[in-house]
Amino acid sequence: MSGPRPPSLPVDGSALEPRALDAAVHAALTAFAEAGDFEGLKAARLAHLDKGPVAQARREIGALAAEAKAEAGKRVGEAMDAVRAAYLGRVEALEAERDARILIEEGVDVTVPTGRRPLGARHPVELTMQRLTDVFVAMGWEVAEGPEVESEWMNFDALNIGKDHPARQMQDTFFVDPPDGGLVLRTHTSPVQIRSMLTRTPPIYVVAPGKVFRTDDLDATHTPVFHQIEALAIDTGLTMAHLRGAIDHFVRAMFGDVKTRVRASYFPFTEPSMETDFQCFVCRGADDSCRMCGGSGWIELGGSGMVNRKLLIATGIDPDIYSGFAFGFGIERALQLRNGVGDMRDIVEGDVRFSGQFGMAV
Ligand code: FA5
Repeated sequence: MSGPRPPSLPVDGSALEPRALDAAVHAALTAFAEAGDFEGLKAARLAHLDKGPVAQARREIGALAAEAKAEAGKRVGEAMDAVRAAYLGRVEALEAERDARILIEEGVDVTVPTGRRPLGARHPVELTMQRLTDVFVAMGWEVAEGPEVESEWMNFDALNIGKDHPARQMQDTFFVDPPDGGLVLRTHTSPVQIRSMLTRTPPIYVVAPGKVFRTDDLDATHTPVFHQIEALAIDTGLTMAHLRGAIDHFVRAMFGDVKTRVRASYFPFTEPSMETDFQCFVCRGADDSCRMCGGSGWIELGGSGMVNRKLLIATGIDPDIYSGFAFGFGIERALQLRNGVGDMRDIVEGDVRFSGQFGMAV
């Protein structure tokens, strides 16, 4: 049973005529094809699919005589199928157009340079220095500093380095203009020993990390600007055993559980003086052809010794009550040995690809 007919659509049977139906289908197909967007297509659908002549024709079938219904139904059905298919085809086409447009409009060119910069990180030398300083701070030692442009007196004289000592020559030391003005770029961190003894009363336990300068050429094991860490302890009853203990502690913090040894040496500001070696952390003495230690099993770390009595006297500390020890090691050398860095130039050149390997701590 068909429902009530809308009053606006009188049934006169004309919509069912084959020509009228063909024209209606044609009009619908044209309207869909011409619809340029979804809104236009919606209006065309209302006019040609939901309402319109084909829908009208379907409604008119009910008014036909029973024998004519089948054929008219078939014709209207085919017309409706054609209109619906055209509509769906156009929906699909518009959707494809829209998706293609979105892909272009909202596409991201990943090659466009951005304003973002990679996060910086502290240099491995800085990190190492910090780590080592922390080892001493954890033992209650104080951090001391001195100027990089230092008086010649602090850098040499006060440390008992004679006027004609080779280290004072132009070929070893950067003199600040004018050359006889008494200022140098400090060649080691040892002047901080003097500064600490002049400004503190014993017991003194200071660690002084910092930058130093020598006229060395840049090569695989030398750089004209490098870093040292200086340790100075002044107290009653300090002996070489305490010095050995402090060095062992330092070495363990830097290299792990390796053995150290000391050799007699000479520094004007320590007496006796020693050179400290540590057991090669690569071969531990077991490889005659080890590239790290040259097969000796030992690697030189730096100088040390008991503070020369002359320094104590010059800084107003009674050498009959107090004794002290000091040591000064090169950070780059230690880092080079610890991390197997074959060429010191890699450490100083500042390439972030090198630094990044040590972690991006900030
Ligand atoms: C000194 O500088 C003494 N002030 C150390 C010292 C302190 C002795 C306290 C006694 C008591 P030396 O010149 O050997 O010593 O240098 C110490 C370390 O600095 C060396 O072992 C080496 O590791 C490092 N070093 C020296 N020259 C360079 C350089 N051109 N480049 C990189 N590291 C260097």
